[in-house]
Amino acid sequence: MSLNIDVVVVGCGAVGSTVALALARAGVQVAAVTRSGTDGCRWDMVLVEGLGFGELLVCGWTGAARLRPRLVVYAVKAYDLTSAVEDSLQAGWNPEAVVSLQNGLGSLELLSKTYGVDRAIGGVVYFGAVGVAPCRARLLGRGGLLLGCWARGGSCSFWSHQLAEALTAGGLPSSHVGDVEPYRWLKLAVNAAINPVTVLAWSRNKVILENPDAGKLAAQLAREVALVAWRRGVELPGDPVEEVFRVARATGDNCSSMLQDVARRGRSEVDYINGSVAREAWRLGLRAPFNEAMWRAVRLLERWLAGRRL
Ligand code: KPL
Repeated sequence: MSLNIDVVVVGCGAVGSTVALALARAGVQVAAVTRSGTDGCRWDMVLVEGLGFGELLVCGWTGAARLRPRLVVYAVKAYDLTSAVEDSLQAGWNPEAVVSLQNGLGSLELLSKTYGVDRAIGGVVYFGAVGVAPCRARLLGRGGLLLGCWARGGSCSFWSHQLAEALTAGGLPSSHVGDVEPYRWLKLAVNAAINPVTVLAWSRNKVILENPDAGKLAAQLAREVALVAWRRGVELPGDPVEEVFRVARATGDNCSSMLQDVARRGRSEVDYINGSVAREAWRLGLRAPFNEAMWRAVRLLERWLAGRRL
């Protein structure tokens, strides 16, 4: 028997639990799917400090075949997206729309290729959150979600609007921006600048404001992203360097997601952030030497800290 669920959030880490809880608070029939979940589905408490708590249906992939979501929100790390999509297809899901909430480039591209461009929504995450256990998180700093499409109209726009409204009603201020591409690139500039610099400085985001070396490095990284965006014909909706400093002020006490990943000796999304900027620059006949250097430096540190052979 299938369960009466409209939205499934895949991943119950910091971002996934926040989004799932906001939707539940807005009265949406939502379930979360986690790899760390037990077999089947069970009701579980989702707790997000700064947002609230609620009971949610939480399923492992073995229970996922009982769900028939109309909308799937992918809130896993960028490097786990391929297997999450494969698992969803195996579960027999055929959603009307899907959402990518990953940092960097490559994830919206993957969803568009798999489900079609008119079903793929790009989400740009502007809230800071830290996961403390599966389906338990702490919201840090302010900010919500920007949602938009590559395709005009159709299923993507309809669901992007609906989702933004429901998230806002549930306590996570969100909006539908129409064409998501300029916002995705502006956020890429922010992540490419703040994330690796906080890893190198082993400091919270405010290091960008407080340390002149960190600030200059971040500005240079953001300028390179702007150059690549410009060569791709993307007009950024704001000045990338100003945006980096604005976000650093708004999230000063956050540990960036990259620093959180590296500090827990896990894998970071640097390949999808600075790595994708460097690769996109080469593809366009440009160079992005600061992004390339950060990509390689963070990867070296990541591997060394994880105790893996260099
Ligand atoms: O998105 C972020 C991240 O940490 O990945 C920022 C905006 C830098 C906030 O910490």
